[in-house]
Amino acid sequence: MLGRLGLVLLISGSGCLLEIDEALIPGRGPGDGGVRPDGGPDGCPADQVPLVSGGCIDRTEVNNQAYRAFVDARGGDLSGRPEACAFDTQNEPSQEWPPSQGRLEHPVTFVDWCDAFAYCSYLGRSLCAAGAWREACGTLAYPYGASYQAGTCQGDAQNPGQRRTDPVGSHPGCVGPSGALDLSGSVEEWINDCAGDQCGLAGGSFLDPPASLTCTAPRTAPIGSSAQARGFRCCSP
Ligand SMILES: [Ca+2]
Ligand SMILES: [Ca+2]
Repeated sequence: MLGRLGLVLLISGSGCLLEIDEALIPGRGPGDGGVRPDGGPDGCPADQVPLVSGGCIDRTEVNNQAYRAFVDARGGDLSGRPEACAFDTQNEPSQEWPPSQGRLEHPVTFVDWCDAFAYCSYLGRSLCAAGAWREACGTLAYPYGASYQAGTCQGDAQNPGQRRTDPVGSHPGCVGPSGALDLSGSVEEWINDCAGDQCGLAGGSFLDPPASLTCTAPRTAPIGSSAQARGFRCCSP
């Protein structure tokens, strides 16, 4: 009986049992990538994957091509940003912009937190909250498992050949239970979690050692800072 019902979770404190149809859990379907085995609509746009708790998350980090479309459409229009972003004067990344043709598929970098927030808002999405991002990454230390595996994701400080970005989503083994890619490594990702002028970052980057490439390694940076190995992805709603 229990096997047919799939997972049964005890909700702490309430004494309630919550039944979850395992077939609806991203990452549990045949073949996977978060696609429901019945092939039915998961309610997410094609470039996103569903979260069990509801909502969707971008399958990959935002790349230069997508970000350039935003910059081209918005120009210098900075309206709609939170008050904490009043300091910011441009949508464009602070360096390596515009991107070369060969880097269009690479993650956008040198964006400050306000740029990331504005891009997601422009698409009708939101910069991922810490909870959604971590859910996508899963409950193990790394999105792909409990132990670090060199070369599975883009980033290994011991391997100089990996101290760079690749096109987003080009490491299929670097996947979390949600089906989202590159949560560990590639670029560290801004999340919608700020305290004062410090905002959260998740997943570490290609410049980091294994201990900083986990789903939960804590890190913050100033809201207006930008860096060579820092990008973001969006969530819905
Ligand atoms: Ca900016
Ligand atoms: Ca990443």
